[in-house]
Amino acid sequence: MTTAYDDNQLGRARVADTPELTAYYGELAERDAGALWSVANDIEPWYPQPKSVPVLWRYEELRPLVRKALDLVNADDAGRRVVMLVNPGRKDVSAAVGLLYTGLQIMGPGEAMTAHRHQAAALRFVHEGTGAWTIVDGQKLRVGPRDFAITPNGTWHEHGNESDDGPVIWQDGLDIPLVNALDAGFYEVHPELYQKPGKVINSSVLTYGANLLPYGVEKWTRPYSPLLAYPWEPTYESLRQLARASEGSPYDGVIAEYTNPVTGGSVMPTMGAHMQLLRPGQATKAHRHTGSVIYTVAKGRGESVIGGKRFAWKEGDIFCVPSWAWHEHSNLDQDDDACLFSFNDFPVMRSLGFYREEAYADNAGHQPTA
Ligand code: 1HN
Repeated sequence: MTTAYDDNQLGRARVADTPELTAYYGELAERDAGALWSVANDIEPWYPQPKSVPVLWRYEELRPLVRKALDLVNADDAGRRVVMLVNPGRKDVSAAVGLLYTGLQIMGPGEAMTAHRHQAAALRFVHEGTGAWTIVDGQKLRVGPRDFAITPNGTWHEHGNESDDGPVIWQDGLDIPLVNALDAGFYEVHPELYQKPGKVINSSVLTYGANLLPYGVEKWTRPYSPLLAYPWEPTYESLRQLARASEGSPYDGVIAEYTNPVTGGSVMPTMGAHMQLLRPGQATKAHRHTGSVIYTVAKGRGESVIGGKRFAWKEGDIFCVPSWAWHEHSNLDQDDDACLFSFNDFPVMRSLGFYREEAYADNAGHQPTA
């Protein structure tokens, strides 16, 4: 049995092991009980102690492996043909960071995956390919490179690739590890295996895509955004306009959240998403916050320092920032902007009152690196 003894921490548990206590701990364990003081300092850390470590996944290394899956497994057998990104500290729960899952899904020309629904919420960010479609609760959406789409929890969804000239690779993001940590997972296969989509493609984008709330909007009472897809072009254009009007954040450059147009809140109750633009040559200052973030490089090249470690990135790369880890980003291109897509668990942190943020005070706001 380990002890929680620490002689520098008055007010903290500091009981040293003795033969009597060791025997006592054994007696408690036999009755499915334990002594709080023997674990108190571990289960009540001074500040978050994530098991996740910062990781960068290089797209050029993963892409050939993702394409290999196309030949190795057929979509029907695999259900979804996905290479998941696994944080070395979170293998036990298949998380890329914290309680967030992400993976790269590949769909060959003409392929279609069957419909299902589950308690976990999902989002998609398209890496490559032109023929991607998804049907979410009967609404068919077409999505292309750098588009962002959501599959809120409980919605029926299926997807495929209707092009004949190459595979689609998109990134899935899910709150699966969170749902499982709360023992709240359910999963159902669609009774007819495929949905019958409505005739209008991208109807939520046509309805909500222009900052105008349409007649009848008050009938929308679900806890997620009725807008299901956020195309790249207007998103990028908005960030460029925002960059003309505002300095942006010292920590994130010109950053904006994808929102539920009805509430102005996050797109889903458990996961939020942002797109951010770093001006040519811009280097942000370091900050940290509770909540985990998975970034995907949408455009450009640069580097981020996360927990004192430097990670160089370029388009398609994915990296993660564990909760409470210091992080800062730089655009290494002096002539063009760089864009980072990201998703996070901030809505969970905020709604539970767990959100905290802190600026790095020393060294002009930059972390020392090894
Ligand atoms: C899922 O339903 C999809 O619908 C992708 O494409 C990845 C990972 C875990 C659990 C469900 C999809 C998933 C998933």
